[in-house]
Amino acid sequence: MLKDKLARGLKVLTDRRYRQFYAQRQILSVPSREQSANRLASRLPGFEGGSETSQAAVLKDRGYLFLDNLISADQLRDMRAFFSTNKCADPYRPALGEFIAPGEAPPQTHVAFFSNETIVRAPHVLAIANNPKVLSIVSGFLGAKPTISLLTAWWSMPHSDGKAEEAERFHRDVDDIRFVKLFCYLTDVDEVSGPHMFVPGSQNIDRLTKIRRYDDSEIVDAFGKNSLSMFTGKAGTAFLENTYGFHRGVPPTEKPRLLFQVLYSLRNSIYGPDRPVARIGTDGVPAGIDSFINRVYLSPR
Ligand SMILES: O=C(O)CCC(=O)C(=O)O
Repeated sequence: MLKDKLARGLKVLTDRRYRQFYAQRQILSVPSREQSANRLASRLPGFEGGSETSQAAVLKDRGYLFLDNLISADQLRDMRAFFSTNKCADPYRPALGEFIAPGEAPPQTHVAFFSNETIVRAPHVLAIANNPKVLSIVSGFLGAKPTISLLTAWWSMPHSDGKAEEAERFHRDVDDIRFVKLFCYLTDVDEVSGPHMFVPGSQNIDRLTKIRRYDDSEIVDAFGKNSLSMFTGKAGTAFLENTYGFHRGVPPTEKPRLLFQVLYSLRNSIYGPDRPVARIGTDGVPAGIDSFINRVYLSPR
């Protein structure tokens, strides 16, 4: 515990990302977060492609927006094959080491994530994350040119204890003062294969702002019994979500779920790689990709 605190203190002293990250987490009121985000966004570069405003307004209001036909059948097939043959790991049980999921996942594993280096080699992830329509809606939402601060993919596994842990319990993400995530289901997701749940509107409501995990009953008490939405859909289903709003991944009971996710934020977050893991124009990374938006993962040519 003390060792963790010291390590965090050192990071805060030596790494600006950590100072910014923990500073914005002190701002708990929704209106204050909004004001602070507006001030920051006004100082950042704009998105040259032009920001989409009407869909961004829906995203701001409801907290989520489904995107049709973002991923083609061929892309899905390639991504699924890649994530079924490359190793991932259980972040909460590091002693289990790396394994191929879903086949070799240990029974106690709830979620198994791919490393930054693996993700960036995965087919189509950069193309999807840099889809012009997505960037245009995201920049309209953020009020500035986005930063891709985390690319991630993970398997959610039916597990032996049947309980909800970590992100399987309701929480707000507080990853930056303003951010939004793109969720892409790479497997079919129904009630028994780990659907995502969200409380539409909660991202704008100044209630339960203490940063912790919450029980379903607390969410129902605070937002009402009809406040919870469950997102099911075929492989290829994609949606943007402001995960400052309450959300959780329901633990799968029968079938695993594979998800690819992109975090777009105003600033670099502490969750991405410490330095870029590939170079624009080499290793299959397209030369035309925006070096500002992708600077966390990719160094310029
Ligand atoms: O697995 C899920 O659907 C929830 C993911 C989550 O909590 C997050 O991405 O912040």
